[in-house]
Amino acid sequence: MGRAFVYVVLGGGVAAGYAALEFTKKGVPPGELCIISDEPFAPYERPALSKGYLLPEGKAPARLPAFHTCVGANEERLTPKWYKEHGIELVLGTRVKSADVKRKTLLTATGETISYKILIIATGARALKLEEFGVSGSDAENVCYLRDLADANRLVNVMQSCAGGNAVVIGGGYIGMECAASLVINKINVTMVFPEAHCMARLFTPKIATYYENYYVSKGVKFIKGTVLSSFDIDSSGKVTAVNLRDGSRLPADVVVVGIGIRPNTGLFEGQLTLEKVGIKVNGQMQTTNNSVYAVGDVAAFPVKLFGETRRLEHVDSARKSARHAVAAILSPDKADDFDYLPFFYSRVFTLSWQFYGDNTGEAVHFGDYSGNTIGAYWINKGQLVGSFLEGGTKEEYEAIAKATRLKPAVEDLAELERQGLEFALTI
Ligand code: FAD
Ligand code: NAD
Ligand code: ISD
Repeated sequence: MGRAFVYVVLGGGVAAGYAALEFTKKGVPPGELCIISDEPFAPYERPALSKGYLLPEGKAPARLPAFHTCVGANEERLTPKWYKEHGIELVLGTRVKSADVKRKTLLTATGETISYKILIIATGARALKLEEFGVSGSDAENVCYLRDLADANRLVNVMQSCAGGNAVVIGGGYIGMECAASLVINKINVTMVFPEAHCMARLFTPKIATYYENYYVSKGVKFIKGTVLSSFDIDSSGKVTAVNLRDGSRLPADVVVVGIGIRPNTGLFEGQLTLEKVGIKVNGQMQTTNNSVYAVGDVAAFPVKLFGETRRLEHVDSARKSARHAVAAILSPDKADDFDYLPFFYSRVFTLSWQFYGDNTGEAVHFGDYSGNTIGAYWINKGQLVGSFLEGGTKEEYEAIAKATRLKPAVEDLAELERQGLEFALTI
């Protein structure tokens, strides 16, 4: 049995939703596009899962259909009805188990062969498991990962069962920081454990990290840094009761949240497409080494023109824009310029909110009041401003740091830049 489409998007996450919107904006006829997802939901804004979705009952937690794509970019909300009305086939709850890029076919776990003329790979990534670091216990009923809605429901249930109890958060990255804040809001005592010297080590400088860590401490969060967990104590009902750390300490736990990074879902294409940066290598049109196959979002390693380097980004803005760019390139190959992307990351925790643009390489120059509400930093590499960070900014201020970063102005005097601070971006 089988079906044939002109365009198939494999994966039904953020990038798939934004690709669908772009296809309809460009006037693709009904019946030509199919999206296949192993999740049972139409594409949704994954960022909501560690923020609005985890709010307690009394604080109006976000629930579908409110956060289907593409509301995260202030675009239309694409509900299942929308896909139907636009003649887009949503094949949900269906895992693709193999792909043949020579034959242009995908084989689903239900035994169906779906063929395409053009394939967009939007398979995103999976959460790394503790087992991959030599620790067992991920299956315990109160150990929670957070990648999809099923994970978020599980976390909500576990949180509801242990109000006033203890959480151990493993990992000091995005999931760790955002979930720790949500756990506190749910009145759970939080200890964060991570191997680095400070939180958000991939992005933050020690000074920026200290600002956030102090804020978290003021909310009751404890930090245990420079160590990792070695094992769990698990009771006869299969629940973790404590977390044992390699430094010898033992932390009682009613819930464990694990955020120790991701791996892009490239498995179906290994040996068929060229990989780079553990993702699928694409050119400036988001086209892979097979010219009928494109890749977007977390799984794609693409050339970032601004830095003259290939990067694989794990952020929603990049997923949204790379998907739109791929569709534009597919539909108008002669008109499409190469993707010219300014990396943009953000987070919101408690009442805090930050944005980052560009690249955090070179020397960091901090500005703002690190005992107040607005802090920032610029990164200067080889005499040029390449990255900007701002906490607590206004819309205009965020736009200013984005613009300044894209311009990559020359900066000779770092002390003068520090003195000017945000003014530098506002007056550029
Ligand atoms: P995904 O959204 O992960 O979608 C991939 C889809 O493909 C999934 O539906 C998956 O089930 C499906 N799939 C995979 N393999 C198969 C297969 N073989 N068959 C069928 N279907 C398959 N970024 C930010 O910039 N800001 C944030 O605040 C932010 N918050 C986040 C919060 C959470 C909890 C998470 C997990 C991520 C967050 N991110 C955030 C990152 C952002 O959500 C991702 O960068 C984005 O979702 C990537 O989009 P994608 O479409 O590439 O992958
Ligand atoms: P991450 O890469 O942000 O952080 C991983 C963390 O794992 C590191 O900071 C480190 O502290 C920790 N770690 C690494 N090895 C470890 C070990 N052996 N034991 C214990 N800890 C270890 O990844 P994440 O926090 O898991 O987030 C997953 C994905 O979700 C990322 O792609 C991230 O970009 C995305 N996400 C993004 C946002 C956002 O942009 N606001 C929010 C949530 C999730
Ligand atoms: O970008 C985002 C984000 O941070 C969310 O929480 O998209 C979602 C939506 O705003 C949810 O409505």
